[in-house]
Amino acid sequence: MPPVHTLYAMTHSLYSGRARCYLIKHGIAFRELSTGHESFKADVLPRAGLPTIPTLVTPEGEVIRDGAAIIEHFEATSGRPSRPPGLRQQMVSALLDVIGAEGLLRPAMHYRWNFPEENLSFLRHHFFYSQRDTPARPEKTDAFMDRMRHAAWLFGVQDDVRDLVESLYTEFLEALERHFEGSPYLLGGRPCIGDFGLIAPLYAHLGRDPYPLRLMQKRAVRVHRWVERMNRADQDAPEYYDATPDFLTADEVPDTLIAVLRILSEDFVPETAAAATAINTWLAENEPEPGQPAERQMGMCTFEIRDRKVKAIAQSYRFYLLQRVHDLYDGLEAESQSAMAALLADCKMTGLLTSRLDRRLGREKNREVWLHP
Ligand SMILES: N[C@@H](CCC(=O)N[C@@H](CS)C(=O)NCC(=O)O)C(=O)O
Repeated sequence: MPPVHTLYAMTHSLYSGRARCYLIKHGIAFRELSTGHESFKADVLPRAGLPTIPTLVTPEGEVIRDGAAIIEHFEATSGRPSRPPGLRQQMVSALLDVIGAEGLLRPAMHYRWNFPEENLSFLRHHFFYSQRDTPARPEKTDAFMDRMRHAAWLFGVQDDVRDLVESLYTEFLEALERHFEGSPYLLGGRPCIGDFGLIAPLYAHLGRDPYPLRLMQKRAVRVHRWVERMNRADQDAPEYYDATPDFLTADEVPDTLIAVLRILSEDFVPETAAAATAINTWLAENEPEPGQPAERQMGMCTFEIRDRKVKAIAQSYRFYLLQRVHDLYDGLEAESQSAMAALLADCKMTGLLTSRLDRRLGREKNREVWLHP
């Protein structure tokens, strides 16, 4: 028997899908336990830093909180099987990772919470069984669901922009559908880090809750197949008769994927700029000590998408992941850097290069922390 990891997660949790798919795809033996399990509170929480999922406990007893950190734990010790060899592909993979984790919260939350007729009993089942069996279970379930409904509003799904959230999502879905005509994963025959980022919103919410699942099955069969594929250990690509087990050759980033990124940029770029301004203002006012844990949510910011005003909470985690994009770009020689700038311009993502925080974020004791100025 190989050593078994324990993944604290929930089937209907967005971020859990990212780590779970990674474990499945890399043949890492694990069992999944709910946070309602006694061991989570007693053994894991004191070492996890925050009560979030996914949190992994290794066979040696190490506790790793956070999906990106769980993936990095395995990537760093196994020759980085999910990092494409070419720099262009690495950039696109890192971009799709941060956009998957932070840039699709509005459609994920909208399609989960604003279609109660189709979704509510399904959701209630999942939220109920993620609570421990105590007399307070029904009230706790209601309170948790109310908190998540409010999170939809915090992430920017205000009533007057629902139509905008839907147009952006359906355009994205259709562009991704066209992309998957060419290959089973984002960059060829195997999943990259970006696939794991993108599965976060596209599995638990958009590819599984009843209303958005039906939408995806009707409008984007290939995207739905990718969601299934990401949850299987094999390549699961019988419909691609010429699929290789590798990333696309010659560092190719297909035009169809650039088209996907252009749509995502319309939302991700202005929100990132506004969130950077909000967090930088907070940093100037508060001057956190090096090593101080970064608050996850750091004040509301306002930005425009297609001439509509959207208000959303600025989240530090977006910038923790975006540092990977910046580090990749900053580390290039001048010539490669201008080629990369051209790729980013093609994706309409140039604005991300200047949306930076005035302090770097690091990780200590399972928390994102502010580093030295
Ligand atoms: N940065 C973390 C975020 C994890 C996260 O926020 N998970 C949600 C569930 S999808 C959670 O645990 N929420 C409970 C809470 O915030 O108290 C990651 O990527 O793993």
